[in-house]
Amino acid sequence: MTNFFIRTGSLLSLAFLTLACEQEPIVDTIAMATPEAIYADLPTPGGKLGKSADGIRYEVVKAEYITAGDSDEMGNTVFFNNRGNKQLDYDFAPGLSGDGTDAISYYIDEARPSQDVPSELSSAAIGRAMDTWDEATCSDLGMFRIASDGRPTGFVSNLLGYGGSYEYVADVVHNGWMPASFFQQLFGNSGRSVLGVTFTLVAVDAQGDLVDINNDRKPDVAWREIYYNDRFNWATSIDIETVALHEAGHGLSQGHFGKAFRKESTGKVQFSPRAIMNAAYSGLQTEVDGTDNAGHCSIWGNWPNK
Ligand SMILES: [Ca+2]
Ligand SMILES: [Ca+2]
Ligand SMILES: [Zn+2]
Repeated sequence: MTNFFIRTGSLLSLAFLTLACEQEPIVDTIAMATPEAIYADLPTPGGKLGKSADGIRYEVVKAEYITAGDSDEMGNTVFFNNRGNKQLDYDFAPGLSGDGTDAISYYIDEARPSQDVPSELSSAAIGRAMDTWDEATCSDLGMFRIASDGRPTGFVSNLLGYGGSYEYVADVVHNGWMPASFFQQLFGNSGRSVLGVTFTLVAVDAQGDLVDINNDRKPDVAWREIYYNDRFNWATSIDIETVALHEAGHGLSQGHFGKAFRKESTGKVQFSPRAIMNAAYSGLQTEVDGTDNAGHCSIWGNWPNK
């Protein structure tokens, strides 16, 4: 066994030396700066919209977006309706879910399919991505899908005039594919590079305070909304399952990580470590391990006890 590894090691080093000699001795990768989080404003629903009888209303507090890995735009986080300049962590709290259970529900809006892919295929890809997180052995999410029934979905899309609903639908909602204009309205020119985005919505009580029923100093997530940019070709250039797995990671409270580098020769972005939760797309990734799994387990390992 030991011998095997030594021999493989030497062969690999030899191969590497040979390669290194044949190639030009240039440093091909350039570290890319991690952008500062952005503060921005969103319109708020007018009148009594989005407010229930007990004075609870919902508010969009955060967007996390991933970019295509072929531009200088790196994925980023946007905080809305700035509350004292704090970059808060938001997380689900047991006993609060609109679906009445601590199991994690999700919904796929099939009324907004990609122009490139029929909804049967995109829903199957999203379903596989959700299953992948559900199958993490450290957590017990009990994930279940609420069947698509054509209802309008999307708090954020509704705010921006694309139709939708201010009502709770599921803990994590895949709201579908939106035109490029939606992303440019939200993120300006950067919106052109945005493949997908996840919004965090929280409950605000009658006094205007963010609800934290489990007192963990993390405002409680009411639900999350995920949108995909139909400016890209989801049949040929972007893998739906990979991006859905990334967005669902945000849906389950994970943030971005990994240091980005640009490979000069190809212009492509690479990450260290390469992970589902990298801030830019770098090709097919459909399995959760390493840092992605560690991040997931730190958040969900004890659920529904928090
Ligand atoms: Ca639930
Ligand atoms: Ca909390
Ligand atoms: Zn992201």
